[in-house]
Amino acid sequence: MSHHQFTLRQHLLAEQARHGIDSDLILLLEDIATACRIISHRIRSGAFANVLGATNNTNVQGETQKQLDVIANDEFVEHCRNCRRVAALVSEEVDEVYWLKDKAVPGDYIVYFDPLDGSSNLDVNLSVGSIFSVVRLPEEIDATDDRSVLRPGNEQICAGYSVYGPSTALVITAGNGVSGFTHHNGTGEFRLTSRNLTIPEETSEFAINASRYVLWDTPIRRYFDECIAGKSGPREQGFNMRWTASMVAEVHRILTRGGIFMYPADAGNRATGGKLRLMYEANPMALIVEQAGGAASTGTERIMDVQPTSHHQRVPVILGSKSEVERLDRYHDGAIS
Ligand code: AHM
Ligand code: MG
Repeated sequence: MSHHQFTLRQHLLAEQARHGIDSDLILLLEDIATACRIISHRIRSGAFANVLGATNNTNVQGETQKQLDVIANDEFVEHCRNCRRVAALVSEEVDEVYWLKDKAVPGDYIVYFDPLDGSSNLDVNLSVGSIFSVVRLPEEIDATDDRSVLRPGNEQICAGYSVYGPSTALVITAGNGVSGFTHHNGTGEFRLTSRNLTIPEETSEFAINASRYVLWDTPIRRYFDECIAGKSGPREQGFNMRWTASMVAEVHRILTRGGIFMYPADAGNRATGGKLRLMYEANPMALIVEQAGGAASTGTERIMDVQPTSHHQRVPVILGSKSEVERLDRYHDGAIS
């Protein structure tokens, strides 16, 4: 097998030899990869297995759950509980923290996940994904108190996502760069297809839901206006725009060819803090993007330094190529350029 086709396990063992990552983390990542493989299979057979469409339930966010949201959540829960180190799970689809231990000791993990992100894309056959984040507890915590899981992103030791697109990809970081794997249909393995994914510092592609223009604050409007003004505008540069309504697909594109993604707080979502959730959407993507040389900001603060106050907390998200994220930080600062 060529170097480029390391399996996930071979890659993680090589990382362990180089950087000393925990054996339990390797087992956990393999279990998460299994959950992603099963979710991918369930999505791909969706129309035949009668799993497309909504349930009668709403989740804690007040959103109607799709059948596949529930299936994906169950797969994550089932596979994450194999790892003896996991003390608690926090899922987008579950209101409460799911405690697996009565007493969590130093070295135990908390796993945060969005089992199926972008699920509004399911019924129209566009890319969706799963996102996850792992925090290692530095101290013993009270497993009767849900506030114990409110850890900032800078405590993450690992993060990743799987994107269910034309192929199924798995992207992970354990704090030593970002690696990309592609699901190989014949063997069922995830094989290493991209080492050291790196986001170019400069870009001319941006992603934002522009239908919210009238709701945006001045810094976002200014940035957008300057981009669409193109070569004859103040930046004297042409830009391309994308919006897939699936954050995983947007981040995957940015890791592949650069770009910036924005879901800012605006007049329509400010009361809830923004759209995207801090602990299982923004933080894992922020770690991946920073590890790939990019930046991730709320506009006023590094995402990974935000101290969570509730486990389904939302946050403004601006991430991708460093020079553009920094430009938006300056616009939020009130600085001229
Ligand atoms: P979800 O977790 O309910 O799927 O919501 C998150 C998704 C992101 O993937 C995407 O960036 C965003 O919501 C799209 O929102 P909008 O429909 O407002 O464009
Ligand atoms: Mg989501």
